[in-house]
Amino acid sequence: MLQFDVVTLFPAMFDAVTGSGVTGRARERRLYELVLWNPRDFATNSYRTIDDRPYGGGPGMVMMPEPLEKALGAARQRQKSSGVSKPRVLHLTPQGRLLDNQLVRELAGEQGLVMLAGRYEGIDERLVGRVVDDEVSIGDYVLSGGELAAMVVIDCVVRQLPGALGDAESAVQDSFANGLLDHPHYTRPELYDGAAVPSVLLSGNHADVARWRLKQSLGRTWCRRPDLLAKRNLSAAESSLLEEFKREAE
Ligand code: 6GU
Repeated sequence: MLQFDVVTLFPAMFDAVTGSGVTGRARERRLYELVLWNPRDFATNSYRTIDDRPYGGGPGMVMMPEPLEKALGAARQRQKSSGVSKPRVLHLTPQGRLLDNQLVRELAGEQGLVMLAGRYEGIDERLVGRVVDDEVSIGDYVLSGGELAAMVVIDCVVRQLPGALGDAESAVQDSFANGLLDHPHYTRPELYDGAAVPSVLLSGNHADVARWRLKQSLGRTWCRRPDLLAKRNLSAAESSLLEEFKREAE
């Protein structure tokens, strides 16, 4: 069972992950375990202070290293007690390595992840060198804290675990699993406010449907995310489908 520990000032936020949907069901099925640690419980003074003003001046506060290191130490200890020989320690920060499907799969292969979700302007840098294996960002924008980013990591890692998704779902069919964006989807009614479902989807010809979906995936990726296409070699069949999409788009 994959072990997650998160160090956070707001443990209640994580009810959103453990309580509902794919991640809620996966937890009930014991595919992973999540334990939360509040650095305030590891503060050393009587006011339970966990932050202080930045050296050098400037706005905001910085999280002090000691309560965080103690909380992380407790989390690592728990992981070891659960049989994780080398938990991977992640610090969620906009300065980190961008999370993509490759990193998600890599993390899904770990036995245990310990995540540090910072608040305020950030954490004391000395802690990073001492205990952090990787810094991870979920995108080029700033969140009010690392919690939502940690939940993003948990969600996309858990859906990679065998048994997390039903047969009907399956991570193999996800956008990005093949380096392309997903194709469009349709359900009943066949005619919605004058708009018809593409007829190939009603044809019952599975090969034609698969070909149409791949063409749509290639076309959408070409239109919306040319950076993804540039990273991926297209087969001869894929290239000709994309050319067909471009001709039809004109
Ligand atoms: Cl990991 N943390 C915060 N605070 N903001 C972010 C982020 C992480 N990733 C993108 N923005």
